[in-house]
Amino acid sequence: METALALMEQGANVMPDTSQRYHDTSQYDPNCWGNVHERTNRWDLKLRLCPVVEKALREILPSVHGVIDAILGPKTALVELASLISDPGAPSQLLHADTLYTVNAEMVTVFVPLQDIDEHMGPTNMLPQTHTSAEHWQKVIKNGGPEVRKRIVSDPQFQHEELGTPPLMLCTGATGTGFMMDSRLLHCGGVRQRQNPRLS
Ligand SMILES: O=C(O)CCC(=O)C(=O)O
Repeated sequence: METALALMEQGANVMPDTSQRYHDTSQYDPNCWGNVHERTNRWDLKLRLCPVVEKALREILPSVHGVIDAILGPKTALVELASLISDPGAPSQLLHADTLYTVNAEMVTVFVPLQDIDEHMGPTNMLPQTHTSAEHWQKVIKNGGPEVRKRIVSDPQFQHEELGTPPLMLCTGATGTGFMMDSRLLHCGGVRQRQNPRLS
């Protein structure tokens, strides 16, 4: 928690000035900003491995490496290190998976809230167990248009009928807690309502 707060406080060193959050995506410097679904008021800031970021990683690793080993095996690599920011007015993303469906897991994502996140702050929505079968991916990503993807998130009955998986999980939580997900899992960033930005 202290390191998460330090990361926020040292934002000036870690993050470029907010005036650099370009609305014109052609101005995005790919060395600084990563790809993110639904870019309106939503940002994927690449993090440098500066001391406070390294400290955060060293604190997180003991809690997650057992699960990562169990899912991916002992030989793994860090493929992305970024801060997701959703500013007020960011709409919901469409339900998606971060990688194509594969029989075995290929990537695990760890989200760590850098401030307390409640349901009004556009928490990540995750659909438990949807990484376990290609059928879910086929129905939602391959064959489901935007309307189907939106309805699955907003209508629990429809979600149950379509997928038969447990209810949507909102990743709300206290600063410094974490959420892990298999990259095949169906998920999306939610609608950002309150005034201050959300960072994780
Ligand atoms: O911002 C979030 O909560 C999730 C972002 C995400 O899922 C993505 O961009 O792939």
